[in-house]
Amino acid sequence: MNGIDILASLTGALGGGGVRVVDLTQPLEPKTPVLQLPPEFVQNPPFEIEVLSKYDERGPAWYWNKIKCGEHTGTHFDAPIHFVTGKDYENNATDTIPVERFIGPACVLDATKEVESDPDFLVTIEFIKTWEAEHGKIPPDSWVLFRTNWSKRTDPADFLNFAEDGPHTPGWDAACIPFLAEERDILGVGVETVGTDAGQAFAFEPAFPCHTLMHGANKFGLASLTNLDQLPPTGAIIIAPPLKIVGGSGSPLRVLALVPG
Ligand code: 23J
Ligand code: MN
Repeated sequence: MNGIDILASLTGALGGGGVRVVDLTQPLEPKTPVLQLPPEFVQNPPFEIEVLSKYDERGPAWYWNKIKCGEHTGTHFDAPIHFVTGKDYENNATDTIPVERFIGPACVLDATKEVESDPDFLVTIEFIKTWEAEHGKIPPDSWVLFRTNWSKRTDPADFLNFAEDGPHTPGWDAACIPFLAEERDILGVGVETVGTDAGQAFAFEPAFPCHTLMHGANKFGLASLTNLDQLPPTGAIIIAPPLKIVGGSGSPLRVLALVPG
Protein backbone atom coordinates (compact mmCIF):
# COMPACT_ATOMS: atom_id res chain seq x y z
CA MET A 1 0.00 0.00 0.00
CA ASN A 2 1.23 3.54 -0.71
CA GLY A 3 0.98 6.47 1.70
CA ILE A 4 -2.25 7.83 0.19
CA ASP A 5 -4.04 4.49 0.58
CA ILE A 6 -2.67 3.94 4.09
CA LEU A 7 -3.91 7.34 5.29
CA ALA A 8 -7.27 6.93 3.50
CA SER A 9 -7.85 3.62 5.25
CA LEU A 10 -6.79 5.15 8.56
CA THR A 11 -9.29 7.99 8.04
CA GLY A 12 -12.00 5.41 7.44
CA ALA A 13 -10.93 3.38 10.44
CA LEU A 14 -10.99 6.43 12.73
CA GLY A 15 -14.52 7.24 11.59
CA GLY A 16 -15.96 4.21 13.33
CA GLY A 17 -14.25 1.73 11.07
CA GLY A 18 -12.20 -0.30 13.52
CA VAL A 19 -9.68 2.03 15.17
CA ARG A 20 -10.43 3.66 18.53
CA VAL A 21 -8.57 6.61 20.03
CA VAL A 22 -7.79 6.08 23.71
CA ASP A 23 -6.71 9.01 25.91
CA LEU A 24 -3.78 7.98 28.13
CA THR A 25 -3.66 11.42 29.83
CA GLN A 26 -4.51 12.41 33.43
CA PRO A 27 -6.46 15.65 34.07
CA LEU A 28 -4.16 18.64 34.71
CA GLU A 29 -5.27 20.85 37.62
CA PRO A 30 -3.82 22.28 40.87
CA LYS A 31 -4.54 19.01 42.72
CA THR A 32 -2.69 16.89 40.14
CA PRO A 33 -0.07 14.98 42.18
CA VAL A 34 3.54 15.91 41.43
CA LEU A 35 6.83 14.15 42.13
CA GLN A 36 8.41 14.85 45.51
CA LEU A 37 12.20 14.61 45.56
CA PRO A 38 14.36 14.02 48.68
CA PRO A 39 14.27 17.19 50.85
CA GLU A 40 17.79 18.41 49.97
CA PHE A 41 16.69 19.15 46.38
CA VAL A 42 14.48 21.83 44.84
CA GLN A 43 10.84 20.75 44.84
CA ASN A 44 8.35 20.44 42.01
CA PRO A 45 5.64 23.15 42.33
CA PRO A 46 1.98 22.22 41.84
CA PHE A 47 0.17 23.26 38.64
CA GLU A 48 -1.23 26.82 38.83
CA ILE A 49 -4.05 28.29 36.77
CA GLU A 50 -5.47 31.82 36.92
CA VAL A 51 -8.27 33.38 34.87
CA LEU A 52 -7.10 36.25 32.64
CA SER A 53 -10.61 37.08 31.48
CA LYS A 54 -13.95 35.32 31.31
CA TYR A 55 -16.41 37.26 29.12
CA ASP A 56 -16.05 40.17 31.56
CA GLU A 57 -14.54 43.66 31.73
CA ARG A 58 -11.05 42.10 31.34
CA GLY A 59 -12.11 40.62 27.99
CA PRO A 60 -15.81 40.89 27.21
CA ALA A 61 -16.08 38.21 24.52
CA TRP A 62 -13.34 35.81 25.49
CA TYR A 63 -12.14 33.38 28.17
CA TRP A 64 -8.52 32.42 28.78
CA ASN A 65 -6.23 31.39 31.61
CA LYS A 66 -2.62 31.84 32.57
CA ILE A 67 -0.91 28.61 33.58
CA LYS A 68 2.31 27.96 35.47
CA CYS A 69 4.00 24.62 36.19
CA GLY A 70 7.20 22.65 36.20
CA GLU A 71 7.97 20.79 32.99
CA HIS A 72 7.53 17.47 34.82
CA THR A 73 3.93 17.90 35.94
CA GLY A 74 1.07 15.44 35.52
CA THR A 75 1.10 13.33 32.38
CA HIS A 76 4.42 14.47 30.92
CA PHE A 77 7.31 13.74 28.58
CA ASP A 78 10.95 13.32 29.73
CA ALA A 79 13.54 14.35 27.12
CA PRO A 80 17.16 13.05 27.18
CA ILE A 81 18.47 16.53 28.19
CA HIS A 82 16.50 16.13 31.47
CA PHE A 83 19.34 14.07 32.92
CA VAL A 84 23.05 14.89 33.06
CA THR A 85 23.75 11.56 31.33
CA GLY A 86 21.78 12.71 28.27
CA LYS A 87 22.87 16.35 28.17
CA ASP A 88 25.44 16.07 25.34
CA TYR A 89 23.31 14.36 22.69
CA GLU A 90 22.32 16.40 19.65
CA ASN A 91 18.60 17.09 19.30
CA ASN A 92 17.94 15.99 22.88
CA ALA A 93 15.39 18.64 23.94
CA THR A 94 11.65 19.09 23.42
CA ASP A 95 12.14 21.48 20.46
CA THR A 96 14.82 19.48 18.63
CA ILE A 97 13.90 15.81 18.97
CA PRO A 98 12.90 14.59 15.46
CA VAL A 99 9.10 14.51 15.47
CA GLU A 100 8.84 10.97 14.07
CA ARG A 101 10.30 9.77 17.37
CA PHE A 102 7.14 10.85 19.19
CA ILE A 103 5.06 8.14 17.45
CA GLY A 104 5.55 4.40 17.74
CA PRO A 105 3.97 1.01 18.43
CA ALA A 106 3.14 0.12 22.03
CA CYS A 107 4.35 -2.96 23.90
CA VAL A 108 2.31 -3.17 27.11
CA LEU A 109 3.90 -5.11 29.98
CA ASP A 110 1.16 -6.10 32.41
CA ALA A 111 2.33 -6.35 36.04
CA THR A 112 -1.01 -5.63 37.69
CA LYS A 113 -0.94 -8.94 39.62
CA GLU A 114 2.64 -8.47 40.83
CA VAL A 115 2.06 -4.83 41.89
CA GLU A 116 -1.11 -5.74 43.77
CA SER A 117 0.97 -7.73 46.26
CA ASP A 118 4.18 -5.64 45.97
CA PRO A 119 4.03 -1.85 45.40
CA ASP A 120 7.84 -1.86 45.01
CA PHE A 121 7.70 -4.39 42.15
CA LEU A 122 10.48 -3.90 39.57
CA VAL A 123 10.46 -5.06 35.95
CA THR A 124 13.45 -7.33 35.28
CA ILE A 125 15.04 -8.60 32.05
CA GLU A 126 13.52 -11.98 32.91
CA PHE A 127 10.03 -10.44 33.17
CA ILE A 128 10.51 -8.81 29.73
CA LYS A 129 11.76 -12.06 28.18
CA THR A 130 8.74 -13.94 29.55
CA TRP A 131 6.51 -11.26 27.95
CA GLU A 132 8.42 -11.62 24.66
CA ALA A 133 7.97 -15.42 24.69
CA GLU A 134 4.22 -14.82 24.59
CA HIS A 135 3.91 -11.65 22.49
CA GLY A 136 7.06 -11.55 20.35
CA LYS A 137 10.26 -9.54 20.47
CA ILE A 138 9.89 -5.84 21.34
CA PRO A 139 10.46 -4.05 17.99
CA PRO A 140 12.87 -1.12 17.56
CA ASP A 141 11.35 2.36 18.01
CA SER A 142 8.49 1.16 20.18
CA TRP A 143 7.08 2.63 23.37
CA VAL A 144 7.31 0.12 26.24
CA LEU A 145 4.42 0.82 28.61
CA PHE A 146 4.32 -0.54 32.15
CA ARG A 147 0.77 -1.42 33.12
CA THR A 148 0.35 -1.57 36.90
CA ASN A 149 -3.19 -0.19 37.53
CA TRP A 150 -1.39 2.47 39.63
CA SER A 151 -3.49 5.16 37.88
CA LYS A 152 -6.57 3.71 39.60
CA ARG A 153 -5.22 5.19 42.87
CA THR A 154 -7.23 8.42 42.62
CA ASP A 155 -6.44 9.60 46.16
CA PRO A 156 -3.13 11.55 45.83
CA ALA A 157 -1.83 10.00 49.09
CA ASP A 158 -2.39 6.48 47.71
CA PHE A 159 -0.93 7.52 44.36
CA LEU A 160 2.31 8.93 45.84
CA ASN A 161 2.32 6.19 48.54
CA PHE A 162 4.81 7.82 50.92
CA ALA A 163 6.21 6.05 53.97
CA GLU A 164 8.90 7.19 56.41
CA ASP A 165 11.58 5.89 54.04
CA GLY A 166 10.16 7.65 50.98
CA PRO A 167 7.69 6.69 48.25
CA HIS A 168 6.79 3.08 47.43
CA THR A 169 5.79 2.77 43.78
CA PRO A 170 6.74 0.24 41.09
CA GLY A 171 9.42 0.73 38.44
CA TRP A 172 12.36 -0.80 36.64
CA ASP A 173 15.26 -2.91 37.79
CA ALA A 174 18.44 -1.07 36.70
CA ALA A 175 19.63 -3.92 34.44
CA CYS A 176 16.54 -3.93 32.24
CA ILE A 177 17.05 -0.30 31.13
CA PRO A 178 20.22 -0.89 29.01
CA PHE A 179 18.50 -4.05 27.73
CA LEU A 180 15.48 -2.03 26.50
CA ALA A 181 17.53 0.96 25.30
CA GLU A 182 20.35 -0.86 23.56
CA GLU A 183 19.34 -4.45 22.82
CA ARG A 184 15.75 -3.51 21.88
CA ASP A 185 16.43 0.09 20.78
CA ILE A 186 13.04 1.37 21.98
CA LEU A 187 11.85 5.02 21.86
CA GLY A 188 11.31 5.05 25.60
CA VAL A 189 9.19 3.82 28.48
CA GLY A 190 5.84 4.94 29.83
CA VAL A 191 4.46 4.38 33.33
CA GLU A 192 1.30 5.02 35.36
CA THR A 193 3.23 6.38 38.37
CA VAL A 194 4.32 10.00 38.99
CA GLY A 195 7.80 9.39 37.51
CA THR A 196 9.43 6.73 35.35
CA ASP A 197 11.61 5.49 38.21
CA ALA A 198 10.43 3.39 41.14
CA GLY A 199 9.59 5.26 44.35
CA GLN A 200 12.66 3.89 46.12
CA ALA A 201 14.96 4.52 43.12
CA PHE A 202 16.70 7.47 44.81
CA ALA A 203 18.51 4.77 46.82
CA PHE A 204 19.28 2.42 43.88
CA GLU A 205 22.71 1.99 42.31
CA PRO A 206 22.83 4.03 40.13
CA ALA A 207 20.28 6.47 41.64
CA PHE A 208 17.19 6.90 39.43
CA PRO A 209 18.38 4.17 37.02
CA CYS A 210 15.56 4.65 34.53
CA HIS A 211 16.29 8.37 34.18
CA THR A 212 20.07 7.92 34.37
CA LEU A 213 20.35 5.06 31.89
CA MET A 214 17.35 5.69 29.59
CA HIS A 215 18.25 9.35 28.99
CA GLY A 216 21.93 8.33 28.95
CA ALA A 217 20.97 6.23 25.90
CA ASN A 218 19.09 9.20 24.28
CA LYS A 219 15.68 7.64 25.00
CA PHE A 220 12.48 9.14 26.40
CA GLY A 221 10.05 8.76 29.28
CA LEU A 222 6.31 9.22 29.76
CA ALA A 223 4.96 9.52 33.31
CA SER A 224 1.49 9.60 34.93
CA LEU A 225 -0.23 7.69 32.12
CA THR A 226 -3.70 6.25 32.57
CA ASN A 227 -6.05 3.87 30.74
CA LEU A 228 -3.27 1.40 29.93
CA ASP A 229 -5.87 -1.28 30.74
CA GLN A 230 -7.60 -0.28 27.49
CA LEU A 231 -4.56 -1.25 25.39
CA PRO A 232 -3.79 -4.67 23.90
CA PRO A 233 -0.30 -6.10 24.69
CA THR A 234 0.75 -5.23 21.12
CA GLY A 235 -0.91 -3.58 18.14
CA ALA A 236 -1.64 -0.05 19.43
CA ILE A 237 0.16 3.08 18.20
CA ILE A 238 1.19 5.81 20.69
CA ILE A 239 1.27 9.51 19.74
CA ALA A 240 3.18 11.55 22.34
CA PRO A 241 4.58 14.91 21.13
CA PRO A 242 5.64 17.31 23.92
CA LEU A 243 5.28 21.09 23.71
CA LYS A 244 7.99 22.70 21.58
CA ILE A 245 9.64 24.43 24.56
CA VAL A 246 12.99 25.76 23.35
CA GLY A 247 15.64 23.79 25.21
CA GLY A 248 12.92 22.10 27.26
CA SER A 249 13.67 19.05 29.42
CA GLY A 250 10.11 17.78 29.05
CA SER A 251 6.55 19.00 29.13
CA PRO A 252 3.02 18.12 30.09
CA LEU A 253 1.33 16.61 27.03
CA ARG A 254 -1.70 14.76 25.74
CA VAL A 255 -0.87 11.10 25.04
CA LEU A 256 -3.14 9.28 22.60
CA ALA A 257 -3.25 5.63 21.57
CA LEU A 258 -4.73 4.31 18.33
CA VAL A 259 -6.17 0.94 19.22
CA PRO A 260 -7.60 -1.74 16.92
CA GLY A 261 -11.19 -2.82 17.55
C1 23J B 1 13.25 16.15 38.46
C2 23J B 1 14.40 15.70 39.07
C3 23J B 1 14.60 14.36 39.23
C4 23J B 1 13.66 13.47 38.77
C5 23J B 1 12.52 13.91 38.12
C6 23J B 1 12.32 15.24 37.99
C7 23J B 1 11.54 12.94 37.58
O1 23J B 1 11.35 11.86 38.03
C8 23J B 1 10.80 13.32 36.37
O2 23J B 1 9.62 13.68 36.41
O3 23J B 1 11.42 13.26 35.31
S1 23J B 1 13.94 11.77 38.97
MN1 MN C 1 9.72 13.79 34.23
